[in-house]
Amino acid sequence: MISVFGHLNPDTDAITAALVYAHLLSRSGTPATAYRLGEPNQETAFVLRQAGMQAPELLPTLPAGSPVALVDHNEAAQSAPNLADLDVRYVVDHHKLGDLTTAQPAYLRFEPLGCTATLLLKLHREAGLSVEPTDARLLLSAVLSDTLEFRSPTTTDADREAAAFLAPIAGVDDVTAYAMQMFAAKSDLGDTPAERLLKMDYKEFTFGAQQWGLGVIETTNPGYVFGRQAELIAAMQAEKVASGLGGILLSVVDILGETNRTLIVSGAEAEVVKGAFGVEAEGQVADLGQLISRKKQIVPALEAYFSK
Ligand SMILES: [Mn+2]
Repeated sequence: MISVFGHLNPDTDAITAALVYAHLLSRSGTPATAYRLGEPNQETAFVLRQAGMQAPELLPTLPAGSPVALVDHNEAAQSAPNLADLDVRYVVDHHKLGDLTTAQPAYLRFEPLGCTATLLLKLHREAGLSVEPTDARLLLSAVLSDTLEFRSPTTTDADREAAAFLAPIAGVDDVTAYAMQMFAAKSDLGDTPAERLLKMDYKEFTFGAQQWGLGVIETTNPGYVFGRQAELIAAMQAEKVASGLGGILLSVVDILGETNRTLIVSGAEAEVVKGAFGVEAEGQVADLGQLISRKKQIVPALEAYFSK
């Protein structure tokens, strides 16, 4: 049995890709089970309810040598803690290649698309399998989530085509209205503790000799998030110390305005942000304008800065 899972601090694509890829592998004759590496966010919970699906179980500690499939990630820092001891058989991803190694020849499928779901649709087509309605709902939701309904610069024509193809199978008549419901669910943060807000969509990256933590809060209500700025800064400072990070950033992305204002906890981050983006922080906020994609805009700029 292959265990299929997406990244830590899972988003909608990480959860739905695990469910759909496990189903696809099983339908293709390779028994597989989906797992998650953390709590689904509010948007993902909404999507699962709409699809009539349960969230996958939390990944247990797998014995060394267990066969696994990684979806929507490939870097060890974003994966199961004992990834180095596991037998990676499949990777289906749309991120940059990181520190991945495999024990034996593996099926590796990387494409620069807006979403893992778009790649999973391709795999269905290549296998000559139709997409079942529940899977179509999950995949459509992931495309809308990862591309911010096609607003993100990561969006490709293949993502648009995938959504148009999947919507009728999923029974979604009004894609824009459905996307707005998803974003409203994601923005309904209530009294979520600041530590959870920071970690909801949070990844660690290695830049040169430093480990950085990069969080994103995508919301239709940035005013709510900035109303909690002091708590969030405190949570970021605590995480920076606890995990021995060289730096930590939390980007607040206004989904509808397509802007990014990033919280800055110290002079170290302010200096890097100035060097990497040419942006001077004002107080504890750096206005990164329309740089709303961590994958395509923020991480590459930091990579370039630290490799100089
Ligand atoms: Mn993704």
